Formats: sequence, structure tokens, C-alpha cells
Amino acid sequence: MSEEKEMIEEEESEAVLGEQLDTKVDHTYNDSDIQVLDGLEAVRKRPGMYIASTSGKGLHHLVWEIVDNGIDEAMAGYATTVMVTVDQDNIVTVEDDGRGMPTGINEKTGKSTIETIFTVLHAGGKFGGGAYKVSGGLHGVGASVVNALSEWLEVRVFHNGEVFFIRFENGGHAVGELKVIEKCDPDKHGSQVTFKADPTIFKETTEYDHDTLRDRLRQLAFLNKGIRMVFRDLRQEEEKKRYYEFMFEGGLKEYIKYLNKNRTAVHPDIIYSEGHEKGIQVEVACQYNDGYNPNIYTFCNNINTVEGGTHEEGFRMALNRVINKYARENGFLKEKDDNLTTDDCKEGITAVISAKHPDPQYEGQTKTKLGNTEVRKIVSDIFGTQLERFLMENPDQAKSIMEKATLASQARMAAKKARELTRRKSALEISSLPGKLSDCSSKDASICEIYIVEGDSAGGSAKQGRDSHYQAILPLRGKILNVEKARQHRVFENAEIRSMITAFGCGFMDEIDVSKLRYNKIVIMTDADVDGSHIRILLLTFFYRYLKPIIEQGHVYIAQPPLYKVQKGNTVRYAYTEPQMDRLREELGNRLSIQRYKGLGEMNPEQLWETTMDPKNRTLIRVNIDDAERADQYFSIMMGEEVEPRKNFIMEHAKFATLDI
Ligand code: 28F
Repeated sequence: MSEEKEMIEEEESEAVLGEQLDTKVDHTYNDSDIQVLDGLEAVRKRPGMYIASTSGKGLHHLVWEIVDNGIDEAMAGYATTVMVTVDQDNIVTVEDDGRGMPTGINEKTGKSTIETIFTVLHAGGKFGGGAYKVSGGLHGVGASVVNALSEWLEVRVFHNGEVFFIRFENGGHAVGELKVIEKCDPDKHGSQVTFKADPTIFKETTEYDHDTLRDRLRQLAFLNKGIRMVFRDLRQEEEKKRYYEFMFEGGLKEYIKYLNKNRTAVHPDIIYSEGHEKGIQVEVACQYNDGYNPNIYTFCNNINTVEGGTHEEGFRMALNRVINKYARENGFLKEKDDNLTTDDCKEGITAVISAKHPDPQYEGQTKTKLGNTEVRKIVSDIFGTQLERFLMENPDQAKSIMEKATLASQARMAAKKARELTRRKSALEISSLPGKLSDCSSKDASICEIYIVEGDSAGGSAKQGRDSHYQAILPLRGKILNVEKARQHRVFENAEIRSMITAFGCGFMDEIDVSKLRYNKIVIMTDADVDGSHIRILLLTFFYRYLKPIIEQGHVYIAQPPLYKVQKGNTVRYAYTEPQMDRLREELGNRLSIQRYKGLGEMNPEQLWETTMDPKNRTLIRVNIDDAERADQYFSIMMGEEVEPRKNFIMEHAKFATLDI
């Protein structure tokens, strides 16, 4: 289908929206039938244009699309609950207890409004009566896209004691018209959508990830206070079925409490503000903890604006303005002192900023940066007023915050010196790379790899076993610094960290330039035990805080050394996981000689090459931290003083990464 035709269709569907006539019954069969099916066919042909992708991410988008509609109905004040159920075969049902979708006929299409919503692109995009769709927006592509990408989809509407029903098959073709199929309790009302994603579209997977669904539904409950989000995962046998109910009257205040649960707050009460202006709703909550990194999450219309934007700018402006004013007026800053910088004011803050905008504009590389300029002042005014008030009314807590920010300021000056030193060095050291580094001979970064190896003995084996043409080895001595617990200047004084920064060659923090990275793959190679996992997390924490783009752009990997070497006669095999070992036992029978590797150091250079470094055999896990909140939870557990939860957590942290061979 040509671009042009698609454009025309969009205009037509906008018209459907504009009129919203549900009353007139007219069953003439017209051209729009064909156009509608063409539209859905276009979605099936190029799904990537409508949803993020046809990988797991796109699959989950289907759910979010329908959930958004339920949330809209709840935010409009008509529904209290949105429930998501995943059944056997990954069949998803989303339902709300709202008014129920209109059951009349749409004049323009001559079909029921419901059939129209589910078959005309964008027809379900907006609610009528001057209200607007505040949920979604970014991926607000409409229910018709979900229908187009489903093997089948069913809609039920409960209204006045009747159940209206329509079913679609094979990518959106209605099987019959909307009709009443049974009676129900006259008090029951709402909409229900059940669908099965089309495996011919979602070739990679049609299996929903439990944690992804649960975490997002919890987040939606935080972002939309008072709405009950229910999640039922019924894919497992009876006793393992999982049920969650999320409802937060306190909204973002409870979100902050949740985010800070593994941290130590420096003041007891959460700073909270909410308000609206010019149809834009704003909610902000924050609290300082004893850490050094800020954790600021921003949302517009429930979408995580990972690139920030005007709402975040407004927050920062207010934070800086109000804290400096209070610090001056109350003697925390002397006349001769410079103002605190915004970074000083942000140290150790956990903040969530949520804006709801009728017409959001998104910018940035991934279209996750809010661009509406009027939002800046609105957030700044609303949050600034409440922050000022909080400080006035809570002098003890204000004191803790002021002391934190002024300390941060002093540390910043020290950090600046240390950073300048590091920078000057890294500029000089192009020719003098760290002594411990065994560099590769190739200068073609696109094929080069650097292995960060725990300990000198494993480093020695790796150095001998590697292909020195493109593989570099950097051994680390002992544990690396926990950057969550150290201020910047300490971080840059750390020898291991300096070695890494110099070896990578791409700079760090705001001055990072990934195009200068000297290796396409940075591979973390540690022992397959608790200590190894710990080191791995410390390294990832450092990358996450100081070199985030190299993670985002997929340059960081985890090597998987084998757990066992199995020998029978002349055959040698390796097992990388326990289930693999079980299978080997079955396959090879008895009289095996089994060696359990306790560390990389037990392998000779040839073995290390063969099992863990040779691209022909090795398994590398690519690290992807696309969910900042989850990454942050990981790291905050690492900050905690409790050893047991940390150990448990480390052992099961595998989900951090996805498999990539
Ligand atoms: C399972 C997900 O989709 N819930 C929905 C409504 C309610 C109305 C509505 C939806 C009218 C013409 C757009 C009812 N009564 N949950 C949902 N609940 N859509 S979707 O109207 C759709 C608009 O096209 C509704 C009065 N006004 C609106």
C-alpha cells in the first residue's frame, strides 16, 4: 500500500472520531469495509511502524494499549479497577468496570462503534465530549492495531444487564456483528477485551514476562492514584498461580516510599506536590537518601520520559531556586559562598515527576523527551511553592537537606580537581595505556573486545589463551569500588576505575563519546560464584552510573564460564548450567569424570579460550538495562548493609541481562 493511501485513511478515521454518532442504524455495505481491511493489512505488513517491534517489547505493547484504554475510563472517573489476566497459551484479558464501550452504530462506517474502534486505525484514539486521552499517547496507536496483530480478539461489554459480544479473527476480521449473547447482573458494567497475539507476527515470542507485566501495572497504580490495578497470572498450575492487587491512595508519595525502601532516608517525610494549570496536571514527590546519585523518574501521560524534558527542567529549576533561597535566608550559605548548583541539590534525591498533558509533544532520539515549553513553568511553580512550604514547616528536615546539599557542594569542588586530573591523564595516556592492560594488536574498534577479568591468575590464563589480534585483557585486583557508596572524587581516585576509563578511551559521564570507545565489546569475565557475581554487579553499577551509553548501546557483555567439565573416554564436554549438566549425565550415562570449576583460575589457557572466549563456542550475555527503575532497585540492594538479601539477590539476578550468542 502506498504512503498516500495511508494518509487518506488517517484523515477519514479522524472524521469518524469527530462525529461520534452512535445512534443511526444503517447497514449499507460500503467502500469503507475494504478500506478498513486494507488498513489492518498495512499494520500486519509493517507492524514496526505501529508498535515498538515484533520482539517481546512489541508483544507487551499490545497489553499496554488495551490497559491504557481502561485507565482512561478510570481517570475519567467511571471505572475503579483495571484487571489484567494472563491465561494458559498466553491469552490476555483486560477488563474495567467503567461505562462499557458504546454499543450503538457509527454513522460513518455503518457498523457498531465497537467494530469501528477495533477495525479503523486511530478510531479509538480519543474519548468524546472534550475529554482527552491522557493515558498512553506515545504508543497510543489504538485498539485496532492490537486487533490487527492478534490471531483472534473478543470484546465483551457489560451494560444494563446484557453482555454485548463481538469476535475478530485472522488479524482483525469481524466474525459476525456486535450482538447480545447473554444476560448478566444488571449492576455489572464495563468493558472486557481478550486476545491472543498472532505468532506469525510475533515470531520471536508470544510469551509474556510475568515481572514486566507486574512491574508496569504496579507503576501505573502509583502514577494513577486511587485506581486499582489487578494482575492475575494463571499460566501455572493451581498452587503457583499468582495474583496481585495494586492501589495507592497516596500516589507518587507511595511510589517514593517504594523506591527508597532499600535506602536510608535523610529526612522522614516525603515532599509532595500536586496541582494543575491550563489543563495540565502535575504531581511531584521526592525524598533525599544518604546516597550520592540522584534517581529522578519522569513521566508524561504515564509514559516514562527517559530523556526527561520540560517537566524535569521545571523541577530542577524549582529545586535549585528554593534550596538556594532557603540556604541563604537561614545561614546555610554565607554571603561569600557561591550558590549551590543543581547537581548539589540533586545529590541523593529520589524524585518522581508526573505530568498529564492533553497534547504532549515528544522529542529526542527515542521520542521520550517532553517538549511542551509551557510545562516548565507550571511544574516549577507547583513544585516550588510546595517545596518552599515544606522547608518552612519542617525546619529539622530542612536542615538535613541543606547540610546534604552544602556537603555535596564541597565534595564537588574536590571532585572537580580529581576529574580534571583524570581527564588530563586520559588525554596523555593514549600512548601509555594502563600497565596491567594486555591490549590487542588491531586498532579496528568494531572487531576489538576487552575482557575485564577478576584476579591476576585468571587474567594470566586469559592473556595466554586469547586471540591477541582482537582480544584485550584487563585484570582487576580484588574488589572494585562500590560507586553507590562513594562520592565522585573517590571514584576517580580508584586505580581500577581509572584503568578502565583509560583503556576504554571514550571518556565518561557528560563528556562521554561512545564513538571513541576502543572496543566494540566489553566483556566482564568473573567466577561463577557469589563473589564473581558481586564483582559483576559492582562493575555494572559503575558502568550504569558513569558510562551509561555504553550499556544502552549494547557494548557490555557477561562471559559465561562453564560450571563443569565432563569427560568420558576421549570426549570432553562442558556444562554451563545445572540443567545442562543433568542432560549431559543422561546423554553420556555413567563412568564419567566430572570436574566442577570453582573459578576461572582452575582452567588452563586453552580451556578458557575454548569454553569462554572463542566466539565459536562461547556464550555471551548482553547486558540491557532499559528499565532504569529496575536497575536502580538492583543497585540499591547492593548499597544496603544486609548481607543475606544481597547474597540471595545476587544468585538470582540473571534477569538483568538477556541472552545473546
Ligand atoms: C478493556 C479495556 O477499553 N474501556 C473503555 C470506554 C468507554 C467509552 C468509550 C471506552 C466513543 C466513540 C470513542 C462510554 N460511554 N477497557 C476499555 N471504556 N470507550 S474504552 O467511548 C469510546 C469513544 O469513540 C464511553 C460514554 N462515552 C464513552
